[in-house]
Amino acid sequence: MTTPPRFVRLLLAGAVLLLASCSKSEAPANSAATPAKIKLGFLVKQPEEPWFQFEGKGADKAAAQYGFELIKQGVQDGEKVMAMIDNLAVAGAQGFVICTPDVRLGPAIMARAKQRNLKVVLVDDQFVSDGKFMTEVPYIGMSASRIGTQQGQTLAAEMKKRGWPVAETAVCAITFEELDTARERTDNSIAALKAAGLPADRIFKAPQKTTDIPGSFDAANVLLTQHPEVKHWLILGMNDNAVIGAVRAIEQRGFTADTAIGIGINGTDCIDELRKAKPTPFFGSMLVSAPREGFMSSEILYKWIKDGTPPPLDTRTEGILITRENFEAVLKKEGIIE
Ligand code: FCA
Repeated sequence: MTTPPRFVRLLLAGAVLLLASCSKSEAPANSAATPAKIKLGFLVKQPEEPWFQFEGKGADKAAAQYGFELIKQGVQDGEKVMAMIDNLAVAGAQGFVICTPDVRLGPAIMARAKQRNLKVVLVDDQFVSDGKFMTEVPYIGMSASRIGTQQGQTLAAEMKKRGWPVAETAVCAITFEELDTARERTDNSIAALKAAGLPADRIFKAPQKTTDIPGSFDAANVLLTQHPEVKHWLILGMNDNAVIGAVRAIEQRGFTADTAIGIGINGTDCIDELRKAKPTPFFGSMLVSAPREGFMSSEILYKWIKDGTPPPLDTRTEGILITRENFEAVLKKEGIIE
């Protein structure tokens, strides 16, 4: 084999050096690259409900503060939840916060999340397995029993303030008992009304088929048709929409703020209602801070992933009464309105 001319040898040597330096320069560039951002999912059952939108805003705030990426998505049924868990894994997420469309999906969601190596934090609705809460999954939600009690006590106090005779008054309790947090709220509200002197036979449950305004409107209509004799109604339900639907139904039968009152829960879904120029029977709501729940749930998940900090397993938040008198000031203070 003949030796290649000198200039070819030089050219070859140069090429080898160039290649070496290229691959060398790639290695440090790679290791010096900033580590990929932590990615978290934020999945909610009813993205159209203001409650969940405010919760999402709180989660956005945590993402901005800690510098993680948040993937927000509505998951209205089990199929969507499962598909989203797979999508999150493919997108490189390490975990997700969820308010599930059905609490009984808990075991299936946990199995899929484990398969995909994703951590899970629950917000609002706690998973249930074989009729028992899955207390091993970190959960942040409202103190349903205390908030329900406050709702019932306030309704009873307002009834007394107005001098409505018990014999002419009845309770319309819009219920959704298949959801534990909802049942806990309405059960405790009813218990508080009984403790305040409302007889059991004046308290009527109206089960809603869907947890939206049309669902509670229909439920209330059935009850109102059965009880035309009632002169004053006290309305309770698991959230603002449950009460707003019943208020619309009752207004159609001629009731006004002078003859009926309702108190919701959430405080986020009744802003337009409380802003109406003329008071409606919707008297007020037990406000719980949705932004704070969104912030806290994504914060504990982030810290769990980033630093391995074990998240608290059960965190409950309290409620405060908002009415037409104080809602603007309170909602401003909570960062819900500007
Ligand atoms: C449930 C209800 C929501 C809100 C939340 C805290 O998920 O559906 O409206 O009250 O609990």
